[in-house]
Amino acid sequence: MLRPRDTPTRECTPLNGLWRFAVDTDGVGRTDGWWRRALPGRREAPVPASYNDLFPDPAVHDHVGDVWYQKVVRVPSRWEDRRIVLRFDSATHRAVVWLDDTEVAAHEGGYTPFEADLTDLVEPGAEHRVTVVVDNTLTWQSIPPGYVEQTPDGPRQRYFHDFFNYAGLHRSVWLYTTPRTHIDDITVTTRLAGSTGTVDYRIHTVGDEEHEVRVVLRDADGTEVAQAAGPTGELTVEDVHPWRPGEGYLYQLRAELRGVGEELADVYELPVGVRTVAVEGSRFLINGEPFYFTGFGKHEDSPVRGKGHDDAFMVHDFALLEWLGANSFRTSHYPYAEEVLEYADRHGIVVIGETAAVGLNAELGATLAGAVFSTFSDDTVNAATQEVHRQAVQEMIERDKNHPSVVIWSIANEPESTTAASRSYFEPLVDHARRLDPSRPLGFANFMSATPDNDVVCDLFDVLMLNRYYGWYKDLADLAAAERHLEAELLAWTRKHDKPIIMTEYGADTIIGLRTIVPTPWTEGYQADVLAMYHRVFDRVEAVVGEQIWNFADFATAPGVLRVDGNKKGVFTRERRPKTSAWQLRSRWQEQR
Ligand code: GCB
Repeated sequence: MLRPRDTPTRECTPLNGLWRFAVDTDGVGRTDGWWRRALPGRREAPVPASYNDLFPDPAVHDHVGDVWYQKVVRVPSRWEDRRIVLRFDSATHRAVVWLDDTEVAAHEGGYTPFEADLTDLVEPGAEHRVTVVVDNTLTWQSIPPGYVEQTPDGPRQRYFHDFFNYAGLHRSVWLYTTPRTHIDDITVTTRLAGSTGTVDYRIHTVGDEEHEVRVVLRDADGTEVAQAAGPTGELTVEDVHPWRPGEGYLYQLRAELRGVGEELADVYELPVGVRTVAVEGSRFLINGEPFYFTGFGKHEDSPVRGKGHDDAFMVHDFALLEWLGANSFRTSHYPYAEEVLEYADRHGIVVIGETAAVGLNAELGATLAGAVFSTFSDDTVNAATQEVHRQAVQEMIERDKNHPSVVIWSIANEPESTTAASRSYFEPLVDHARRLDPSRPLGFANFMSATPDNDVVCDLFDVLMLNRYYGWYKDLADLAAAERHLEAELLAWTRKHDKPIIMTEYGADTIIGLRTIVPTPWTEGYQADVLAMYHRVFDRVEAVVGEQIWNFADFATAPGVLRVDGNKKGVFTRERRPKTSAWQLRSRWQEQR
């Protein structure tokens, strides 16, 4: 799915800023047809942002169900004869959209874009009312799953993942044009052979068939390096400048659609990084060279805006990664805003892209929601959930397939992976992901109690991604035992599978400013000791090809006795102040560069 862009044949206008906003406390908006007139009340909310922390009101913070956004939009009069599209980069977790009185789109899933073609409904030059209802409810059939408990005080949302259920319009909303006959999708994959690079492309067009596709590839200086014609083909680049970690070199692919008289019907420009990714035994190769991941599991999370995308936080976070010498992160636990992946492409940061399938695990349900259930059953995670999950995998791959920064697809975080039911659940999802993208390795982040002895799904995947908390949830304050147990487990994995291991989570909650002489959990010193212990072990186990600490920064969660105003495993606080471990990582990672 192509991101909206200004090109010689296309225009896009962001609809960000303040929208009218109403919380549908009584759940009457859909039956009362709130889209037909101005929303009730006087509230306004910024887009992009989560709505939960905007108002000093627990009823908004903990609302379960629908909220409404509305904006009156003038369609530029010069847009006559154009195809006009309304696009939401995300609506968490599902939405229905109306243009004036007409429903134009509905979408399930909170972290991928969706669109409505408004061409036949809008009058260029006129004003139109855009209304969106966004529902934050998590059910057994949503990704991520959850359930709503009816209590005497109203509904309470329960879920099995460890981050606050922020909701709303977290990313940009766009009104954009394309020509009626237009380029609808582009897929590129790249190869390297010595100093020659190849870009294989596939271009999907919609509309009049009497058009020809032309493709030109330019280097970063704008010099043409290859061209081709036809909807599929290859572009060969001699003396190629590969996309490399730490140096995000990009070519520009310009795809043109030309009519019979050579007139330009449509143009789309796509940044392309020429690189390869492969797994060979227990090595992870980028451009044929062993790659070692350093960095973090992150969250889209900041004060006041919650999960709303923010360019300032994005640039700052990337700058902090660079300051540390980190080369990668995982989009735990959902696909991030496209701006983030584009930035990673340009700056050579390596990304593990993850779906929002987090919490498909009864053991976590018991810990985080005090709920007793079987993970996979007709009444819990079932065939309908699997279909929503399949769709989530597909939408992530369709959106992010052209980003050179993305080198692994993670199709879930810490699901149950020790039962026959889990294997039947994951097998078709893995097949589907491989069909959609045979070029990238697959993984999932494996839960601590799934060990080499009881795991039944890791053989389906290319990379072992382990989340482990020795020294915290196990062996707390006994780092000697933690070190023995961690090393023993890693070696057991290497005996079972000849695959690369990335430690996708490890760490310890840490309150900034808390210091003791005797090693004590929650102190800055203890976090540094835990990380140092892991690093000693990683340096002894050859199959370990990556270390991604949990977490880059402290983040908001649902209340819990183990959570002090959120999860404090950040190397930075939520405001991005460094804890002691930041300097320790900086010296380790800068040296490894
Ligand atoms: C995990 C989860 C992550 C949690 C983390 C923790 O295993 O994947 O979402 O936040 O543990 O801190 O408990």
